[in-house]
Amino acid sequence: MEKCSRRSVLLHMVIAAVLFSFVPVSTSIPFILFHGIGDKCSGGVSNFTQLLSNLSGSPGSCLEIGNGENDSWFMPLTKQTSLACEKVKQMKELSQGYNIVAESQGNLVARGLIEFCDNAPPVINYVSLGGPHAGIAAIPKCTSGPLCAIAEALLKSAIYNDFIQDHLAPSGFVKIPSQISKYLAHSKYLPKLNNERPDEKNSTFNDRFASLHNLVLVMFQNDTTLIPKETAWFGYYQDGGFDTLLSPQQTKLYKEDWIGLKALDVAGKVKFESVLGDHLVISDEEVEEYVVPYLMQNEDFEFLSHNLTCDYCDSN
Ligand SMILES: *[C@@H]1O[C@H](CO)[C@@H](O)[C@H](O)[C@H]1NC(C)=O
Ligand SMILES: *[C@@H]1O[C@H](CO)[C@@H](O)[C@H](O)[C@H]1NC(C)=O
Ligand SMILES: *[C@@H]1O[C@H](CO)[C@@H](O)[C@H](O)[C@H]1NC(C)=O
Ligand SMILES: *[C@@H]1O[C@H](CO)[C@@H](O)[C@H](O)[C@H]1NC(C)=O
Ligand SMILES: *[C@@H]1O[C@H](CO)[C@@H](O)[C@H](O)[C@H]1NC(C)=O
Ligand SMILES: CC(=O)N[C@H]1CO[C@H](CO)[C@@H](O)[C@@H]1O
Repeated sequence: MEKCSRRSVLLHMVIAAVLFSFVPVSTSIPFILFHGIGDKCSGGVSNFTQLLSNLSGSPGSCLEIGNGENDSWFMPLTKQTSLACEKVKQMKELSQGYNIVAESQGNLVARGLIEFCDNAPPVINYVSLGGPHAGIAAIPKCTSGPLCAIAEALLKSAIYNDFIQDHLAPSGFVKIPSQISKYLAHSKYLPKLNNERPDEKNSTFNDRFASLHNLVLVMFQNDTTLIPKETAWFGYYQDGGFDTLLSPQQTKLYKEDWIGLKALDVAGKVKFESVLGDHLVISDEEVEEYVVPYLMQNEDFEFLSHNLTCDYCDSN
């Protein structure tokens, strides 16, 4: 009995030390948000960031890349990703780990950050809203603006030209199912992000992505911007044409586990969710169901809550 209580005191001292050392970071994990194309952190997105913060009780901010709206169109995604990487490393509040919420094209920046950024703090949960993860096969109807430039490049079969690749961000994830060899040879972003090139697979990208605790992939059932909408779940057309749409689990990316998606899924860490609206149209209720819970978890609390009882005493 005496032996037990001495151990117990020691144990409590250890627990006290652990508690004490975790106090500054044990409140909540911060999140960052990446907006989509033609958007910026101010305006509507700042309301959304604030809403997520209000509902989750976690601090969060929208991470801007360059000048926002313009650069989201014209800065190649490789550059956008490396800017995001540098910014994140400078944000002290993220140094213990953080969560990500991303919208549309912002998901490719987010995933680039997770996979490519060396010596960066860990990403814990990642919630993707309408991300073109497996590419887009066509451009929706356009009336004016940069979207039409992309549509025109597509018409002229110029989407994989160096100039377009270097000056129109979305060209980095256009994947025309009938031009896969051109895509693999000349696209400057998505083939690397998805570890698609047979000779250039990098297991580090896979390891980093597979280390997420939760991956939430939200697809918009009425999405008219992403073609196909299933790209939000990593589903895509079979190489060759538009005839066959593969589910995420039927793709080679999944089956051969190029980036760790399968490993995450098998471990029960991927949530394939869908909502009814058009691209990025999500209700507050859906936000509360699919986004907020992943911003509320607290790793340190989980750690501390494991075993605060005296195991030694029990066994005596
Ligand atoms: C942001 O929210 C405020 C108050 O809730 C509202 O007045 C404003 O119109 C919103 N802004 C945008 C761009 O949605
Ligand atoms: C967030 O909470 C603050 C403080 O309660 C409030 O002023 C603001 O309108 C809320 N914003 C949103 C978008 O919910
Ligand atoms: C956005 O880009 C266009 C075309 O390059 C340029 O004319 C315009 O000044 C830019 N706007 C901003 C705010 O940088
Ligand atoms: C794989 O990526 C990591 C991280 O960016 C890099 O350090 C390493 O050199 C890459 N390996 C190869 C074979 O390219
Ligand atoms: C989905 O799109 C169809 C066809 O445009 C429309 O009738 C329907 O109301 C939309 N549903 C939602 C939830 O947006
Ligand atoms: C995480 C951990 O250490 N859990 C342990 C807590 O104590 C119970 C009972 O002694 C163990 O069964 C758990 O493995």
